[in-house]
Amino acid sequence: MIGCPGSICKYFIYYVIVYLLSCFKLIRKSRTAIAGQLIKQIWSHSCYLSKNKGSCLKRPNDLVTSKKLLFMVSKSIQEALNKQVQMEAESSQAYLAMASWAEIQPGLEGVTNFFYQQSDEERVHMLKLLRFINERGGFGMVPALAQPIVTFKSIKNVFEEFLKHELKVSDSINELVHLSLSEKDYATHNFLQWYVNEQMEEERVARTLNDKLEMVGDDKGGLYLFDRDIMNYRGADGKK
Ligand code: OFO
Repeated sequence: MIGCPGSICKYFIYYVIVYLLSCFKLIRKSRTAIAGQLIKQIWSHSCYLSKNKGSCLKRPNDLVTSKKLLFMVSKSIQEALNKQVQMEAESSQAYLAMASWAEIQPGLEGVTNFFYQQSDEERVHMLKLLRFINERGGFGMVPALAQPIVTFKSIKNVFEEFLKHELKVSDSINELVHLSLSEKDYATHNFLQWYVNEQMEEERVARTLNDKLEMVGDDKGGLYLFDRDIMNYRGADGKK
């Protein structure tokens, strides 16, 4: 047996023991971490598969390693975007009610089609928001909706409500843009630019149509022409 001077031998044995102990500690630590991660993953999946998705509103971004969740919207942005989802859905309902009212009035086919298409368009705006929220690691919630105004005093009254509603939506979009800037959420800010442009266009159309109705007054011939021409305010594909 090779001899080993007393002090060197002692140190050697000491280092071997320390080394073995730290290896053992490390193994235990990583096993615990892996198990913890697994439990968290299972929790988050079962939460999303459960019926009560509301309880999953707070996505456990610190727990889930999916790449998609690395850039999450903040809680306040998510809430504001979900409010806007509700507003777009309510817009769709409001214009659907206008279309239905116009449809049972004599001779308003143009106005009827205009509002049916407007209603469809608002639904698309809602979907766009909903999917953006999900894409950004949030949870787009489908909202409960209040019943819109369903009867109107006159065709003029319908278009006044149309403009009023669009102005309210524009205010809401502006608030959202402001919030995204104050939170330095430039992705949401960029996304919202589409809505800013859309609102400018919708306000323009609503104002023009109100002005035209003001000009027409009680003239039946004028109303006939208004109804015939209203679809010119939309492109061939039904978009404005
Ligand atoms: Fe959604 O575009 Fe106006 O309201």
